[in-house]
Amino acid sequence: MYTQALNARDTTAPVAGPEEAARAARFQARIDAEERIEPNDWMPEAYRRTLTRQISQHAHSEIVGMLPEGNWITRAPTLKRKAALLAKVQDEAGHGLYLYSAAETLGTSREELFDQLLAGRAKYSSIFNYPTLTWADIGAIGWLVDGAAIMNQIPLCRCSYGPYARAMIRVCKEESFHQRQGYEIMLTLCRGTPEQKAMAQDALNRWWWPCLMMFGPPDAESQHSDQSAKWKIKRFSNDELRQKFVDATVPQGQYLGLTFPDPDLAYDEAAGHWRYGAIDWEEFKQVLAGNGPCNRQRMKQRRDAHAAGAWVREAAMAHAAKRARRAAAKADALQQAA
Ligand code: BYC
Repeated sequence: MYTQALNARDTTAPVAGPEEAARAARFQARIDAEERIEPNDWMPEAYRRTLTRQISQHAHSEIVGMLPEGNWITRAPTLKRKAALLAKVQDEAGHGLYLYSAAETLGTSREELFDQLLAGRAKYSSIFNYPTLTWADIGAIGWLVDGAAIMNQIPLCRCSYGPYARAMIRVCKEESFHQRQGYEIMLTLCRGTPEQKAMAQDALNRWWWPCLMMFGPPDAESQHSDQSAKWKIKRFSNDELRQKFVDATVPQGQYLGLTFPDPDLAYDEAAGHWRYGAIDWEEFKQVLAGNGPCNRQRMKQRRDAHAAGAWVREAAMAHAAKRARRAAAKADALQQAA
């Protein structure tokens, strides 16, 4: 299976000889010295697999992540909101494309990565399997989903793999704008009519817990974290980032005058952190297993969109081939004239 083949703890890998072990030690020393690894550098196969897995899952998340918000483009309440939402969804397409390019530098083609997604062999973020029922969900996605994404992605700007780290710098700038536009939607709703405020509260109630799940399983159950931390792909653990997100977001929700759907949420003065209640990890597992509220719908939409875009890909390839033929003919003519 894809996920098993890409597991960093691949026990089927050949046992390293002394030369290989020395290379691996030099590689780790470069990482420890905070050097960036670039595509043509030597790297352990497990490092390549782990990054291909994470970057491609990240790319798929951006692309599938366009669907829940795309659902509201035609129903945005004003022209200004429609223009902002269109731009945000386009940004996400752009993020997906940088990330597929970064993944390709590790040696797997974009077509193969698409195939993995469309065949259901690759994961994308659990959060995009939840529905966007009202306009307030667009505010909640910007505020909470993009807020969680930034928390996770800012440390990735310092990831040891150069192309991923560089892609993240631009992505984070855009995500920060997305987060603010989402919060501004929430603020407008919370300052509006009682019905609008109730809509914002309902969106927070539905998105809060799935957003906490975005950071991945608890540290004790995170199979890749230790190795990814050693390779400086991950700079913080799943639980550390989840806590940072809760600490940053609770005061923002309080400012909106909203209530978090967690009776156990309480400020721990001594630790300086907001303590939160138990996360329903069974729900997370079910979503990852394909049984979330929208998994089937999302995959069908992706497959249909891919099939509908076949003629565009063919036309682009034909155009590129024509340009290459013309360039070759021109070069021949110049050579003969010389
Ligand atoms: N959903 O060992 P772990 C966005 C999987 S999109 C699904 O902790 P790792 C946006 C994990 O893949 C932003 N699967 O893994 C777009 C692994 O399974 P495999 C998306 C999850 O990699 C549009 C298994 O569980 N962000 O911003 O060390 C609109 C064990 O986990 C999830 C990224 O992709 C999940 N939530 O850590 C708005 C960030 N969590 O692969 C916004 C980049 C875990 O062994 N990715 N799994 O089959 C990462 O930082 C890390 O991959 C994770 C997981 C923290 C997500």
